[in-house]
Amino acid sequence: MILEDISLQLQAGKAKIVKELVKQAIEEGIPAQTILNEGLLSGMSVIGEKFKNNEVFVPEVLVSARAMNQGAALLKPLLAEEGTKAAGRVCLGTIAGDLHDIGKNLVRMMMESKGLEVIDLGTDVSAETFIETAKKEGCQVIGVSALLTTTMGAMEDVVKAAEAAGIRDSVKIMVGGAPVTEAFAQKIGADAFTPDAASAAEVAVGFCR
Ligand code: B1M
Repeated sequence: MILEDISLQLQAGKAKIVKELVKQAIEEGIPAQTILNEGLLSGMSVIGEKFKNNEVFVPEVLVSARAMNQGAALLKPLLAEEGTKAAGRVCLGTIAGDLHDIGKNLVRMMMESKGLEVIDLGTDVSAETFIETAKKEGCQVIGVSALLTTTMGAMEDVVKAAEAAGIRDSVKIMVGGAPVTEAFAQKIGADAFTPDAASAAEVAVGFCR
């Protein structure tokens, strides 16, 4: 019931209420992962469908996105407790031209919950910035997110830029985001595609061993 309320209030963009409900769900002992999946993400996927069907528009999606991010922030320390620890450094961002960051933020949260250090480059990140950061900060992994079919192609630039910079053998490139597939990842020469944030974190931990 409370998970459904979280989903509904997220759809209504009520960030403050979402935060209160998430706190309450935590107090009731519901696992953080369940609150995330069955409350917050379930609400976001309803908004996604409505956005697709032109039933809601950018402003509504933005307030739901804010509610999503604020609710997820409360879960972060708990996901960290549930996770196992690892060491490694990842630079993460959403590809050039793309402003979607909810999925990328979740990936960061799950990676950090596994003990990885994440350098979050934000959104609209160029291939050059990924490579320069990975070199400067000694990252073992570059994580690239894309939500648009029009921007996912630019993920290949990251792979090519890593080759050109001579770091391709020392860094693993992971890709993900709703339109990205395993076949696409192979085609562009990425090292891994993962469909969700939890598996992205697990694979990144493996790459950092
Ligand atoms: Co946009 N948008 N949007 N949008 N938006 C989509 C993606 C879209 C599918 C909606 C639709 O029409 N059906 C569509 C893309 C269509 C396409 O390309 N085929 C779309 C469009 C068209 C647009 C605009 C062009 C709309 C416009 O202006 N006309 C515009 C583009 C702006 C730009 O980026 N340049 C736009 C804008 C926006 C908002 C700003 C309003 C907002 C973003 C707010 C924000 O992110 N701060 C927004 C949103 C929220 C969405 C939807 C509704 C939700 C996306 C989301 O956050 N999902 C989305 C519809 C949908 O997806 N159903 C849509 C929840 C999130 C947790 O999932 O990001 O997939 P996701 O992340 C998942 C996995 O993919 C994975 O982990 C997460 C789950 O665990 N994952 C990774 C993600 N990154 C990963 C990286 C990894 C591994 C896994 O390794 C590194």
